[in-house]
Amino acid sequence: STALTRFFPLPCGISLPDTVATYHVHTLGPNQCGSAVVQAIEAPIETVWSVVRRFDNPQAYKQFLKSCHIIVGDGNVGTLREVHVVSGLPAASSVEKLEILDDERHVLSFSVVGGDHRLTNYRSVTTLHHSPKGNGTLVVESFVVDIPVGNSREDTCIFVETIVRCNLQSLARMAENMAR
Ligand code: A9S
Repeated sequence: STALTRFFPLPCGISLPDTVATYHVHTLGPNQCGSAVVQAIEAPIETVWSVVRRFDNPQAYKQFLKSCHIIVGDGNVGTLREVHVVSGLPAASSVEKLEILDDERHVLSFSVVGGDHRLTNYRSVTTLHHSPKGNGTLVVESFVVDIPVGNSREDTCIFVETIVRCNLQSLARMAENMAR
C-alpha cells in the first residue's frame, strides 16, 4: 500500500486499509440487515486466495456444505453453483451466482438466487488484504440479506455472522496448514 493509504482501526484491534470500504459499503433495503466479519490468517495472501477463489469448491472450507456442483459457467463471473447443506440446519440447498472474481484485488462476491432455505437475497463480498505487519492476511467478509418473516433483525444478523465466522475460522486453519 502507498504512503497515502489510511488505516481505520476496528474494535478488535486490527487496522484495515480504507480501500476496504470500496467493496463493503452495501445499501440496505428497509427489511434487510447486514454486517461483516474479520479474520486474521497467518498465511500469505496468495495461499488464502487459492482457496477462496475456487467458486466450484466452497465445501473445501465451508463446513456446513457437503457438496457443490456447477449448474452453468466456467468459474468466471456469472457462473451458477448449487450447494447441498449438511443435516441439522434449516436449509437443504442453495443456488448461488458468482458476481465478482478479481484475482488482482483479491475480491470475490456471490449472491443467492434460489434454493431451499430462508436467506432470501443474500449477497456477500469477501476481500483479502495484506496484514499491516508481517506476511499474513486479513479477510473481510460482509453480507446483506432479507430479514425472514417472523425473525428479528438481530437474530438474523447473529445467525449469518455465526456461519461466516465458522467459515473464516475453517479457512484460517486450512491456509495456515498449507503454509507450514
Ligand atoms: O455460504 C456462505 O458463504 C455464507 C452463508 C451465510 C451461507 C448460508 C447457507 O448456505 C446455510 C449455511 C445453508 C444456512 C444458506 C444459503 C442458508 C442457510 O440457512
